Amino acid sequence: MQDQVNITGLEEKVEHEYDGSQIQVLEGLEAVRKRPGMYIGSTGPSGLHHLVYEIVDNAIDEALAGYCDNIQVKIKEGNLIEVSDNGRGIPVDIQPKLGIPAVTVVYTVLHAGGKFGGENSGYKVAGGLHGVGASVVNALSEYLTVTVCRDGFAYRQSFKRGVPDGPLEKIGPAQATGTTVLFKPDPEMFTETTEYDYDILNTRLREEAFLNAGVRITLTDERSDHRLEDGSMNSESMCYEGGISNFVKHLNEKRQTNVLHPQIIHLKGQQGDALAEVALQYNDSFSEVILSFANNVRTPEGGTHEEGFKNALTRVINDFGREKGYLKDKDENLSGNDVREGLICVISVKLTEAQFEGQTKAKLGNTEIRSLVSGMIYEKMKEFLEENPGVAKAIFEKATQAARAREAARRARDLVRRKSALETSRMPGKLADCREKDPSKTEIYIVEGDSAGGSAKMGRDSNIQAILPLWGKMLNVEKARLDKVYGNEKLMPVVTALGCGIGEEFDLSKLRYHKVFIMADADVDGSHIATLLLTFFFRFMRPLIEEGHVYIAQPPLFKLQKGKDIRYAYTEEEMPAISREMPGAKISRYKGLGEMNPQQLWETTMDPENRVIVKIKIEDAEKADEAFTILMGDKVEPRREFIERNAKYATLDV
Ligand code: 28F
Repeated sequence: MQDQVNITGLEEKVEHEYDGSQIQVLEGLEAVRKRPGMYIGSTGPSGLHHLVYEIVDNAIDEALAGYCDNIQVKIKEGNLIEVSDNGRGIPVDIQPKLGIPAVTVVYTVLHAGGKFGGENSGYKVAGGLHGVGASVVNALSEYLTVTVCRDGFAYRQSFKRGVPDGPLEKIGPAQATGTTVLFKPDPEMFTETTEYDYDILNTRLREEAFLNAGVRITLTDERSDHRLEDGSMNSESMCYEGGISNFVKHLNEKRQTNVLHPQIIHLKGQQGDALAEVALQYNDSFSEVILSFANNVRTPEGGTHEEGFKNALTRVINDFGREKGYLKDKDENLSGNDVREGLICVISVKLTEAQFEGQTKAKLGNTEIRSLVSGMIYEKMKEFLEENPGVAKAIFEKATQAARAREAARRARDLVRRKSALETSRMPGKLADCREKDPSKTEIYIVEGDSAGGSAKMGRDSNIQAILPLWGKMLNVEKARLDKVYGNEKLMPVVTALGCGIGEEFDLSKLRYHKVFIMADADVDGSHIATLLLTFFFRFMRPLIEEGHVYIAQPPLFKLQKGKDIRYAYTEEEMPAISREMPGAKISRYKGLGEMNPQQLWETTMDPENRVIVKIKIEDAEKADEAFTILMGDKVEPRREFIERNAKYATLDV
């Protein structure tokens, strides 16, 4: 098959012998199709959406180079995607090395394209998560067409699964310039789903618009079965002249916090090719939100840019405080946690060769960035505090209060410690521990409710599985401070059972079970308790999530029974298929874990061989934290809005 393909797509090349570079191209495409996960992370929904970001990233690169300010993204009928920009258009001249047009190279050669535009192109480098670009999207598309308007003409070339379907053609005159790409993700690759989610694209594209001030990004959903009630298309055009300052404003509005100072602090610095930009604002909440990016890519695990920022912020606030006499000689310095309480902050750095590290390549490693950000923040923040004494005072008071609360917490904690040292058994009474003592082999199930807890205790593998039923009413962690966690009857048993403490004293090496499962009903109360626990872990035991110890256990939603044959469905989507395989089966919906007997609970939810589990990523916990802030906050309107937006997932009775 493949040896009949003229990979160049160019008539004058047809004569040529099949050369090494062509074979390499085909091998490249094949490599992508063989192991798509290596290039786009997964072939699930996340990978599917990633295709769009890769193409948009190329348009953003053109915007960063200063030639493009308008990007359109359309979800078309049949889940095709069309992305267009008003940049210069990808060059169409023949590349001497391969003898084919540059645009064909960009779309067929692995690691060619905007991101690897080369030294002489004067082209800014922006990194996609996997830095793979257009050829990967092409290889994973059933078909793709790229149209370039440049030098007064329009050119077009089409591809099937990455292979040119014909030469690059001149299709007519054109006044404007730009690039348009239309593609259909290959269902052979994306076996799970090829259906695009408007909200997911909207969220990420908004982020891109914040991070690239002045670039207009428009998203339109043209699919007929996704029309709004009045028949119009869902569409949003996003352009933020204020860039990441608008991002911070948006985050504060979304969380409905009261800000401590109206103006957002926006600081910028540059060193050689590297740019650093930080926007921040304090609010009256107790949580800390830092979103960091390197080359427009989220770095949920932080890295040198975050370290530089945190370090400088702590220093500058302490130094400033001493200078102004807010901090007396006898006072201790404010800690990093103190000065970041109630902070919402976006850090964005752009650099030529970003090095990503860490388990998920989500942490920036370039050391020169640490000193760039830290020097810039110290200097510019100092200037800002000098010029805005009112804001400086408000920030100072907030941090001082935080320090006092932390001191109170320490005292409360010592009190609890001394008390528990006298008790015979230090573990919570409700904990049914396992026999195995090696934490790397053991698991704990945190279960809401005594009846489900009872079933779990009877159904478990008591060698390696411990059960902790939760009881009592949960306090509102958002309003309560660390000091209230101590002594709280619902949270303390969790803290004690896990064994690694909380907050500044958290010590992951003391974790008593390496897998921590939250097991809750698949209903509103269940999702509430899961949200609460995730938020609690996120705020007070973050490394637990970062290191991948937290899981959600997924009990089935349905039981299908025909005679002795019993099967379970874990999602709404899965149910019809199973039901078709078992005609006449009796279908019952589980209302809660309590409805399952111990044997069923073991088989469906706890048996390591058969269970369905979801590992919690830091992003999931962040979302829980956000949901929690809104759900527990005292403002009714955002809560209603949130619930309405998420109504497809749950109906909440608040
Ligand atoms: C809808 C997606 O992909 N836009 C792009 C350009 C512009 C240039 C370029 C892209 C040249 C040789 C690598 C134009 N003129 N939108 C996009 N717009 N790539 S991708 O150059 C790529 C390099 O191979 C461009 C002068 N220099 C660069």
